[in-house]
Amino acid sequence: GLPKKPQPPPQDASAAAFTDAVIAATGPNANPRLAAIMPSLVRHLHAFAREVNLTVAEWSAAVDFLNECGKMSTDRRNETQLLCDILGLESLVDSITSTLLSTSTSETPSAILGPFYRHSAPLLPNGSSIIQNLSPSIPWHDQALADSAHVSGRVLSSSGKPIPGAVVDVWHAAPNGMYEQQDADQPEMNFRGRFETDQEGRYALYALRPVAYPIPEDGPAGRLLGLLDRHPYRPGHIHFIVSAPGWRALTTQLYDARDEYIGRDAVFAVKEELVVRFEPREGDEKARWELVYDFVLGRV
Ligand code: MBD
Ligand code: FE
Repeated sequence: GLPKKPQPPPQDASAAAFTDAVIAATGPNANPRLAAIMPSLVRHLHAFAREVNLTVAEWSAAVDFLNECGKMSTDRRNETQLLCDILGLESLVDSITSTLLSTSTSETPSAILGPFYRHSAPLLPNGSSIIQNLSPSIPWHDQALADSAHVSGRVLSSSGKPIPGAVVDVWHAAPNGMYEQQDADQPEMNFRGRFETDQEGRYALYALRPVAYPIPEDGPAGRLLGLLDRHPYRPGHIHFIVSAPGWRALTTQLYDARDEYIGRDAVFAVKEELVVRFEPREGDEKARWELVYDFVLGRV
């Protein structure tokens, strides 16, 4: 007769014993946090491999994939982080962390940092613009000026008291979907700035009403999106880190309510409280749109 078809690996006591043996290999002087969490990681990894009957060829492709992510990453492009983002992992750990640390439900929700933050954006006076002198030869030059927005508000405590001297660090992508460091056509630190709140906790700046854009697709993360038949778009968003001494720094993003991708962010970072409406701004030739948003910080 025909040879018997090989059976999937056992899900029984011997499988559990194998997983337990790997966990039991941890020594008495292991790092305490690792000793606490690695049993769960090993159990989930083993259960996953058994559940899907993972083959050596598939596991090996996954190793190559992760190596490729690492090789591609630089201080300007973090492909492994992007992989985590499209799997919802950065958003998930962000939610877990803010649930652990937040002390009041009135605090502004956090959102993920994303791979394009840069330290030391220019410190600018309130009321100035993060749109730098753009060459008129840039194809999206006119669109940028047509979609300029005045963004202002206050930084508050959860009881509604203004926080003076807070720093609002803000950044967003250009209308061509590229952050300044990805794009040779943009001036250094374009669409980035830091603003300090006044005595009433107020900040104000000119920026753009941001547009939806695809996350970088030219690497392994983009290839995975393609293999999963997923789109690469994030809804238009502005990033913020709001910080002040004695307060827990808030990393967050605001999203345009009218964006077609608002309900299907490629990195699963949209939260209802962070969805905003840009309103028409009257009598200001520097901005067509108006956004007013107050950030509420929690105590450290
Ligand atoms: C982005 O611009 C971004 O903000 C996040 C979170 C992930 C990928 C690209
Ligand atoms: Fe972003």
